[in-house]
Amino acid sequence: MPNRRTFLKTSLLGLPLIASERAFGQKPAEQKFKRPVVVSTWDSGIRANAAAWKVLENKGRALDAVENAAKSAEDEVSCCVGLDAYPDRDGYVTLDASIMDEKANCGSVVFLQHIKHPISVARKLMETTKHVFLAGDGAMQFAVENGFERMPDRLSPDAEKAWKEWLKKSDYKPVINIENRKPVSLKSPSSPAFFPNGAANHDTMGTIALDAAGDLSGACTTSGMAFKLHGRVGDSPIIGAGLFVDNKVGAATSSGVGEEVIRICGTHLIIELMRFGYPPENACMEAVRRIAARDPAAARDLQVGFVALGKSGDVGAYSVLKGFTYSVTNGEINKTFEAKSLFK
Ligand code: SD4
Repeated sequence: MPNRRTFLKTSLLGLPLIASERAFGQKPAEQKFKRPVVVSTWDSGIRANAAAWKVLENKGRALDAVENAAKSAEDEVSCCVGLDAYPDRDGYVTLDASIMDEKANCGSVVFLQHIKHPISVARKLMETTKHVFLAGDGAMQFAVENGFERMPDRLSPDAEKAWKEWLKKSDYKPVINIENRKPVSLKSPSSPAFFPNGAANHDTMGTIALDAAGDLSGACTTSGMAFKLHGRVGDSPIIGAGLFVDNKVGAATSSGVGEEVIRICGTHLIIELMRFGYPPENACMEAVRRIAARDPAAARDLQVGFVALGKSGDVGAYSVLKGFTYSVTNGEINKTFEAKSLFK
């Protein structure tokens, strides 16, 4: 019979090892990067990372770095984040964003229209009020009161073309864009390309960073799923779903079908697993497995990718389907990696 002391020793100290071995039976890919380091979702994360790096290389704060990364994505015409992104089914571009710092301060805006940099509105909310979430008209009012310009109603030419094409059938099946795959159709990922120009390859930028001082922060910005219901909100602005940071443990973010991420509190789950010793890749894999376990058949036709960064610069990712990529930048590397996936 174990006495209390040996029981505690095995149950607490032994947990990380047992947990990670039992869950995976495979060694995670070891990726460890010197700090400061920044990690963003997707290939286009390289460009977001460049914006973050300008802060990090000068020993700046991770919070400023991740905000810069998100802003650069929101600015980019070819990136389906921000006001140039694809609209909802009624033709409105509605944006979600969240930000979280090393002290667990956080701010989110959801269903925000006409504002170029939702991420900065989220940060303003975090830093100047006691609130965490603002939605819709209230978020826009807050933004304008705080000096953000209300931009005119318009769709980018690409977005307008895609939306008009979609309107021909108006088949309600919100599209999740999957980078590194052929543009997807509304019917099935293997049928002819839906996106007329093929340019849309994702609509979320998640960035997590560890600065020179060893502090973590994260930001996530998105236009959500193309042709979603008016008012639909995904995982990206929900703290613990699309973004979570715990400065003692790590930071995680996600991209893909937000509803699936919300159901499992994806990034919070990952950070909790890491707290108990899971390496980042294994923690991301466990989150993916939980999504797939709910409806294994449906999981073969949906994409969710997670990426996590540990306090010591360890990085890992995992996705439901093949094709989720993440980009890592520090003083030694500037590279995109493909995550392992549950299904090929
Ligand atoms: C959402 N997770 O709104 C976002 C969409 C996304 O690449 O990540 N697209 O559900």
